[in-house]
Amino acid sequence: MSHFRPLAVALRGSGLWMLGRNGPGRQVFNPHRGCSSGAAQTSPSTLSSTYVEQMYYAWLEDPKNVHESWDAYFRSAQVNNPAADISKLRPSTLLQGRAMTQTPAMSQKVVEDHLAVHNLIRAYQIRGHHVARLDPLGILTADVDSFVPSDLITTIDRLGFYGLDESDLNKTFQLPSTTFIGGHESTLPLREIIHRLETSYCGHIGVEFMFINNLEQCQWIRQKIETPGIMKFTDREKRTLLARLVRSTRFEDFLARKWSSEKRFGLEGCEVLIPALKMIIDKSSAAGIDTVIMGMPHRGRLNVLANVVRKDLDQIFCQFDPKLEAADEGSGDVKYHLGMYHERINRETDKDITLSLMANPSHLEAVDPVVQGKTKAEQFYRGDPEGKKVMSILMHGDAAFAGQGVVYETFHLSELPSYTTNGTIHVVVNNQIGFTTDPRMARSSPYPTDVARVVNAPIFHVNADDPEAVMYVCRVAAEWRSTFNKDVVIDLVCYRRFGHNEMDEPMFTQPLMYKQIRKQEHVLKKYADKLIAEGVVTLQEFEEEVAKYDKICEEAYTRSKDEKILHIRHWLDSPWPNFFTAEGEPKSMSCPPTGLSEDILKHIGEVASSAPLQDFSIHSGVLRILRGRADMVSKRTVDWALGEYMAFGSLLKDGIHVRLSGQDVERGTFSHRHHVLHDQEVDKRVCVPMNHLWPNQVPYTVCNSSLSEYGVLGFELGFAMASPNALVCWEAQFGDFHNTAQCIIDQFISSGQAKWVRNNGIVLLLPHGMEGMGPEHSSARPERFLQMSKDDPDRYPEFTADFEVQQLYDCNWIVVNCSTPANYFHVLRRQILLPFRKPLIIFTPKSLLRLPEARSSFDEMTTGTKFRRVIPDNGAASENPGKVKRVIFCTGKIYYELLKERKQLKLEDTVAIVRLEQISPFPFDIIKAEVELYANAELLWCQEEHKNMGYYDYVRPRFLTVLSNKRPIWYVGRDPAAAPATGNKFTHLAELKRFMDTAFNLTAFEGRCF
Ligand SMILES: Cc1ncc(C[n+]2csc(CCOP(=O)(O)OP(=O)(O)O)c2C)c(N)n1
Ligand SMILES: [Mg+2]
Repeated sequence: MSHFRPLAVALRGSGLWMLGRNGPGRQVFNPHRGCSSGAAQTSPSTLSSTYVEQMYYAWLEDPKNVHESWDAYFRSAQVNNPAADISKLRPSTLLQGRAMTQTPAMSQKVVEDHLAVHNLIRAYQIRGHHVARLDPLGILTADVDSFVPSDLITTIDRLGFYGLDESDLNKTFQLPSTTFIGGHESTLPLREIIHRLETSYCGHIGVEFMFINNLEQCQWIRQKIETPGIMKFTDREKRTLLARLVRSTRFEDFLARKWSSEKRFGLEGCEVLIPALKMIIDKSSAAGIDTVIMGMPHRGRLNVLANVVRKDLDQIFCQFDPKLEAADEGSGDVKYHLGMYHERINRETDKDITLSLMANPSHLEAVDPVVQGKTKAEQFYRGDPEGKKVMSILMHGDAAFAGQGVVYETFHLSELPSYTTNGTIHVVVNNQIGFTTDPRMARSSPYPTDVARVVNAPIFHVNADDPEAVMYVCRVAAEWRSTFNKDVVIDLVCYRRFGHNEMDEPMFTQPLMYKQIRKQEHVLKKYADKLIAEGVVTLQEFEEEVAKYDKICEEAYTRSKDEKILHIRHWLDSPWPNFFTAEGEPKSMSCPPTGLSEDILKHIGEVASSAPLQDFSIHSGVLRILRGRADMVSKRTVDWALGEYMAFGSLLKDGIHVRLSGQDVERGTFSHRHHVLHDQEVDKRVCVPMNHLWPNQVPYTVCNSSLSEYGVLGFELGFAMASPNALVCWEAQFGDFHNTAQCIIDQFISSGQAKWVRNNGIVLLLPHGMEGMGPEHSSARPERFLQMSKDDPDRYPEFTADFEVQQLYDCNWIVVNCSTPANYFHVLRRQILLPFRKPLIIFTPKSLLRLPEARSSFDEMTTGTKFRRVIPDNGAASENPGKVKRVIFCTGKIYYELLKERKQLKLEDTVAIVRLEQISPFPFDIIKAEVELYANAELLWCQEEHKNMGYYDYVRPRFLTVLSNKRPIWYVGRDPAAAPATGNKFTHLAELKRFMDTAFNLTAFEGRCF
């Protein structure tokens, strides 16, 4: 502490308080790390000339505009440079050469000192946060580096860094326009300047913002942080804050008392989170927001549900009753994962507000993009493109925020036109620990929040034991969002009073920290004492407030004992009004045919072949494609792209919003789609013909995404949650890239309904197929999706009249591999015409996009037609099934190889080929009919994928169930392998030939046992 003493002595009585709060633990400046935390630095010479210019032009206008020292300086420059017209000189040259050397020494010192003070102010703005008193425990620092920047005046000798000394402290300096510390004053003594800078930047708030590349935004923050006296609260505001802290604290205490041996992931040590969220919501509501969508991890979740969303307390308390029976599907696990949706009046603004907390898996941060997608969708459907009505708040843990890559992916969506939610408020519960791991082992960046710097989001670090400072930054963050519609981060630097959960012993791993935590007075007590001392409340009033809330909890607890049944349906974060019956059931168990009238098909086809804008110059290659489409329409046929066009376009007509998102989807990875046409003469002029189909259609959204799978798929999943009346499709560039988003697939898409009783109709388009392109672009890994399908391989289902739809209702997702554009068209339309929503996984083709044989006739799409789960053989074999010796079952593109081979071998009447289009749920009924039709034939499953991949492991037991294990189903395809495909084209073709030979070698399986 001793090295701080001289400054304390020198400044005693001046109000400039000391900076030695972190004691001897502070380290010396580390130049390497110093750079990493460094904001965009402007060199002193740039600063100097800018500053002199400012002063100079002000002086030219009126010498009284500047401090007298500057006046003297410019006058003397003029005197010393009589030949020059001073008004035409570049002011910065005044600092150099003749003008400078001829300046009297006195004036030069004045200028230099002013420049020094200007630099000093800037140093505090950039680096003040490094010495801010952010840690309530006072033992750690919020940034793992915790160096003391040498340009902050933490000791008196630091003045020397600027060529100043103690004697300058009482001198008055002109303040630059980039600071607001002066309030109404334009000059201040240096002593006061330092004092005000310390108050603004080195107290309980540390703000990082100088990296923002926008002067207006920087000025806005400076004004909010520096203006003297700006952080004032009225007595009423203080009382509200205290009451909210009472609720937050006593809620945790109540749970601890009643369920002392239950894990709660309590908020103790960061109780201020509740008033913080409420302040953000109050201020946002005042600015016009009426819907807030939130995502958060485990820590403090129950408290947020109880005191922010205002879920009935008895509904929360009853979750702790182990005897509670579940009334509906859902895996329980309510307490830490289920979401909630609640409409209520905001008491502060008297306006309606809807709050939803999204259900989330254990996987930290996975919910971030989902919240963003849902928020975007709400904004879209509400006609709120600027986010004036709907906003999102994301909460994070310090370790997860720094460690999880999806945080970065989500930030990168924040400013993209089709993905922006117009500013998210991020709140980090920075308890300076992740489970048992210290920050210095958990991240390489100084703060856990550095990831937010990539999008120029301001970051407010705040000591969570100073509730008023927290309220202030929340207020500023909400104002920032409503002013600039950009992301902002609040870093609540706090501590975790207990272990990771209440059963954990933190002393095993953080003994010193926890010794300090045990001594730490509760924030409620500290704040109550403060307000009592200030005379804002009396002790009696405080105690009454506590007793009042305790009583509310006790009464709810009593009521909760009456709850016998747990209704998971009461915990929906995204209800779909009127889509289901009042009991939450589908309104029917049928699906109308998905075909369309010829007129509609023709109309869509014609628009898809045109550029409906005047004077639109199209690339000749695209023109060729459009002409090709027109030709197909005239011949009543469609290829893959046109089939997709027909499905999307027809849904738009019926008021179903269609959104297609993914990397390069506008053109299509394989250059087949071209949904966005680009004018070849006018930069950025585009035409989306799909939006010119009908006068009253709903809009079509097609958007190239950032190069992310985890973030973007999560986003689209969230988008699909908002409404059942939308077809939301995410396309992977190649199907194998979906595994970068595996967490979203596993935790949400495959299991979401089972865990959270929530339907979701998202469509995954996964290009798949062995085209000899090597192991990296071949397989969308169908085996993975099929392995997670929940239909029972061994149970032969009961065939009821509504079997086809019932089976879809019972499954967790639908997996298809269509072999024709018509079937692709139907399955997309069926997705919306079904009376419920299920995720749909489609393995989409590559070479089939252009294969002439893989075109469909309008006849397969007109009124009365529908999706075909299985496409039976329709040639000679089916006409005389008794003669058929072999039936080859297959799915997807291999069908066309088989067809070609069969034709060549002239085996059309001997070998039947049956296509499985809907793989899961398995069409037991049709497969049964097919195997019975060919009662004497040998049955084969043929796939181009390796034996341990593809579909074989899924279809085999189901075939055997259909066959009552009495007939074999032989495998034909590639041998097992580790990589999904060979990298060698020759080997690829050799493999194909080998298994094709087997497929048509009618004696290949003779004598084999099964
Ligand atoms: C993706 C992921 N990896 C690991 C875990 C296991 N885990 C649960 S909590 C936790 C520590 C989280 O630390 P932090 O983000 O700081 O939140 P805190 O618990 O401190 O509030 C870990 C590693 C998880 N839930 N999710
Ligand atoms: Mg933590």
